[in-house]
Amino acid sequence: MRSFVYHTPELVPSEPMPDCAVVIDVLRATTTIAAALANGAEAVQAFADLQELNEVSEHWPADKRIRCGERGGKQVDGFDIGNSPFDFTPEVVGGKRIFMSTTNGTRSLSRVAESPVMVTASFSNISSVKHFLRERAFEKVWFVGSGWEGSFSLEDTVCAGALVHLLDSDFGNDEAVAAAALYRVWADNLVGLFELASHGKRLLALDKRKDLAYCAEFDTVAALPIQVSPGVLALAKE
Ligand code: 3SL
Repeated sequence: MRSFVYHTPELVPSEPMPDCAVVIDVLRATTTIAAALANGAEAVQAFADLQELNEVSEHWPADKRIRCGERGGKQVDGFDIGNSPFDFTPEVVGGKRIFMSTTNGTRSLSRVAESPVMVTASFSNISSVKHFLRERAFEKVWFVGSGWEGSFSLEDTVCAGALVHLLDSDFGNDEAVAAAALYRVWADNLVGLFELASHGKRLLALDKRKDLAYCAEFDTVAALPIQVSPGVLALAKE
């Protein structure tokens, strides 16, 4: 397997899609998607655009949908829920479709939605992702971080690096070498790294220290979100 790391969706090259794309938004969209599906959500449908989300979700039964909207770390007015994994409890999301739009994570999902296989990763489901990639033995995998509005983010690249390192895969680009090195330096202190990260600081200013700690924990759920139709993620079957 050859691993390519792209820090942001903007850095993804315009060339044919790889065998598998792994989308990462550790703080917090892909951590939250894993929590939502592990807690019984029927599926998560991602939208880059809030208006499109509102239009599409209108056609879904009201008692079977949750609208999740985040901008700048805060819940969007008029939406049911923000983007904290703690809000996605079995009572709230069980059996429901989550219509989700976040600042960066859902834009990364759109960028590689045409990949033949697309999954999402975070530290909270890292072993599920690792086992899937190992079992399927893809030739070429892209790890796509979400960053923040076009810039690099430490938390996504360190998670991409963790997967590159744990899979012991071949490096496809320089970014993969750098990401694995970043992980090796910070593996034992991810919360410390998140506290240095610009989006970590933004979330701390919003009093979300608990979210940072949760997002830094390995394997809180056994869940592999996989794209089942364009923009729709569900739990991969065992
Ligand atoms: O940028 C995103 O997509 C979000 O995950 C940001 S937040 O952590 O919900 O603020």
